[in-house]
Amino acid sequence: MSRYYLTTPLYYVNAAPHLGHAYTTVIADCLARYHRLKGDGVFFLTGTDEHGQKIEQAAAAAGKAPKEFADSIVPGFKKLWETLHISYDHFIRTTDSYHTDGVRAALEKLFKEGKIYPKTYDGWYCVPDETFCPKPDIENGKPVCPDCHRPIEQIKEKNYFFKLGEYQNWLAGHIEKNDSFIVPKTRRNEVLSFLKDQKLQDLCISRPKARLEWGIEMPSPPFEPGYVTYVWFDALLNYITALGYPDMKNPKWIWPADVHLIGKDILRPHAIYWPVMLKALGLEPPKTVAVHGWWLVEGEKMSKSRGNIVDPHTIVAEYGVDAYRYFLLREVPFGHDGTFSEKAMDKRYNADLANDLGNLLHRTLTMIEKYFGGVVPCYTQSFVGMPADLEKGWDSFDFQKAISGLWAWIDQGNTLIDERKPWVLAKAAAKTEELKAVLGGLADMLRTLAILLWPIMPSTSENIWKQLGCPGKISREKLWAAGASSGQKVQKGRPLFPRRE
Ligand code: ME8
Repeated sequence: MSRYYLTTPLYYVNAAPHLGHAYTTVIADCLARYHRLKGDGVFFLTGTDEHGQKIEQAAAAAGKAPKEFADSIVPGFKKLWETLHISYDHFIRTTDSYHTDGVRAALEKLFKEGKIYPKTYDGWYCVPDETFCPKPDIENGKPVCPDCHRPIEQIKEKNYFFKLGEYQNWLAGHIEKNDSFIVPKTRRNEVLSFLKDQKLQDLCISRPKARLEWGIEMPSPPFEPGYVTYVWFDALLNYITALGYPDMKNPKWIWPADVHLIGKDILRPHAIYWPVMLKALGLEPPKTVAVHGWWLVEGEKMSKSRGNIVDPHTIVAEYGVDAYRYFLLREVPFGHDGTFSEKAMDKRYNADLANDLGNLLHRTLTMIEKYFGGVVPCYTQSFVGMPADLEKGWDSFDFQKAISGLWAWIDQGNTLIDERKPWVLAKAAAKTEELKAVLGGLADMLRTLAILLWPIMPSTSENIWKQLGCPGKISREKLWAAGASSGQKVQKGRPLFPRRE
């Protein structure tokens, strides 16, 4: 059995989750389900990033201690994942003691090996991004963060630095040699040109407790007392502490990760800091960092700090969870930015779900009831082939390709009905072979669709499965066999996606 280790970012707990978080997590869930269906041993990790100045400030504004504040936000994430049918295997919080112990062990090892050293940092810091900005941009005469263009603060502190710079050539070489280390290509090229154009600075990995209380305390000795570790150094390590790091004999240890799924905002920490941290720790880099684009609102990134969020609960209440999952995967090509609108959602819902998929099931079951007393007929000659290119789409993060392959197939089913006109065939004195082949073939097609759509729309798939009268649970072994549904008694239910006016 192949194993498949997949992660989402650990989301900050400074506010409730929104469409952006839902997007990454839904994609991860679809991939996890796709691999489970293939029979892979999946470990799907998500969780929350709870330390740092941003959380400390949000907690202060809410009049709570940081941990108490985090405790009040985490259930909102878990609740949303439940609503969206997210089948994660483990939820890690950076305040969990196994995580903080693992981070301290990593810090100690790197310090003892001379890969971390103390130095005074005198420069700019971006609180919203929790990043040091050695080269700020100037806008309207004021220094701003070169990434997010928000105001930054000046700080002068003695801190600990990780020797990131030493690994520049190794990292560039690794990316050059491994096409699929960063996908899509545009992001890979972005990192490669960054590594070619700029000298990689060493990474500041601590904050004095006098400035930031809310972090993982660095072990003293070997570090001077009174330091906490910097958010990224803490958070990135979750991908291995969740597996039991530093105990590599832990039965949970399945490093390297197959995929870290992230948004483009956190490309640099994942494509630069993290592989170098792993190399320094003597561990392999992850196999793939898969980077998606942003959901925008009026041209701006949707974000908690900008306060322009679309609440997933509202959309799910309106359209249903599967329509939401489908829309997120289908609407925007992986890696591109997208704009969310209810108009676009309505269009997809009515065209793809109500008309194409919903109608195909409804028409097929209605006719099986009418012409065969609800029992799927046996047939010999099949009019329905298999959809092409599915696996390629899934394996290359081209979800649109995977989905449009399925929808082309659904179109074939609807066209088959329109062209063969079962209602005309049924008028023949004896129920012809052709009528049996059309309706029996369509039942087999829908059964296969229920399996193939399951990663994206699990409840809809289970509903189709049940309406077709298929026994047992959806599984890949039952994928395609002409005649597999013959003899089943269908149980037509309500339309899957009632049309929205
Ligand atoms: O960055 N469009 O947490 P975060 C698409 N704690 N995706 C979006 C999005 C948008 N408008 N807004 C957020 C952090 N996301 C760190 C990560 S990992 C060890 C530490 C998604 O709460 C997207 O996946 O700001 C993005 O990368 C992530 O949320 C950032 O979440």
